[in-house]
Amino acid sequence: MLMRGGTSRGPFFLESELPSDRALRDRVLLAAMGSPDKRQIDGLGGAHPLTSKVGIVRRSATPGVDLDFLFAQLQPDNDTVDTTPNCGNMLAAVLPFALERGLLPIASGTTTARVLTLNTGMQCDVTVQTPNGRLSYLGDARIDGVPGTAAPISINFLDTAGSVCPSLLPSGHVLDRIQVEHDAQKFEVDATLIDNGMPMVLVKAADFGVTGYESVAELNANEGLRARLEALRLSVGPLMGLGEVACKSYPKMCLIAPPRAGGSIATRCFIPHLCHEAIGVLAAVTVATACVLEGSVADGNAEVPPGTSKTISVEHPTGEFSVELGLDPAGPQKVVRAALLRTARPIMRGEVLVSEELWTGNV
Ligand code: NQM
Repeated sequence: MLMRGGTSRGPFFLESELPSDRALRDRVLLAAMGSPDKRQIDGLGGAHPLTSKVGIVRRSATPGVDLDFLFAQLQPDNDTVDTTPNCGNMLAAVLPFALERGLLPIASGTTTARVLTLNTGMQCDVTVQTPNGRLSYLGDARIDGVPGTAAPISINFLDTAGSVCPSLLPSGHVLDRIQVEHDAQKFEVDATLIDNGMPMVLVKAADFGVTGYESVAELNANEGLRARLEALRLSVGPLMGLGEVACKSYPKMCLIAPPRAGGSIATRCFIPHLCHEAIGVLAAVTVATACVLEGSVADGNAEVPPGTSKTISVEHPTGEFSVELGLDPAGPQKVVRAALLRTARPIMRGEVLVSEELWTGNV
């Protein structure tokens, strides 16, 4: 089934319908998506990283867990099939897909399932609307970056800290002064290196000579800015416990600035080379977390409401993304809960055709 999950889109497969050999599975996925090719003209991919995603789902054998989800990030212009990081947007489509395919029974009213994301071992509870025991996609929930409204899907994350990095703050600091070599020159910049679901590097837009309110097109056209962000990304990979990240889709880079639309913080995220039209789900959770950490690069730029249960509104190029955070009352520097709202829908179901020779390994 081709599904929209939040602001991402891609085909979902039952694990049992894909080859079990990993190398062959990856070749099949590349052929299905039409990668590598910048237009993905020979496959289902949408010529952008956000539409070069695949979901693989099965019933879980883990006690207390209903579904296992493996997310695969493909790219238009290279042949990587990366199952290391998470994707909270594709995650939103997992339960609708599983119910459509009969993996779980549908309850009356709402149906909740515990989903284990195999990429990082993260668990969450997902709730979808199932009035009268039927899955409903219609509703009033609106998420920025998707036209119209749809039925709400709530995601309650149980454990997100240190998803791919060894810990929430992998360098051991809430703020690092990073020395970067770029174009035979050196520059220094303050950054918060953080992973609360997504490895991210947060820097002030002003430190890169931009406002942080530019359009996606303007930022994507700013080759100098993108080259400096990439130089910073490559130099912090090892410090974040990620090693060499040249060919990785993480860490994501995020320019921050004070909010200007009534939210908590303004963001422009690079994933990692193109500017996101909105912001990733776990990227938003990670940015929101940085907003509540004293001394982070967001401290002084973010407007954070008081209390141990709060909504952080992360502004992005096409609107805002609200993340509900629960802080530990015993130590309010610790985020213990993150919840948010998404929407999803199946776009089509059918067969995606790849050549038999490829499937049987005879190429
Ligand atoms: O951060 C984009 C997206 C994502 C990932 C990316 C995501 C997340 O918007 O959880 O959802 O960062 O490549 O789908």
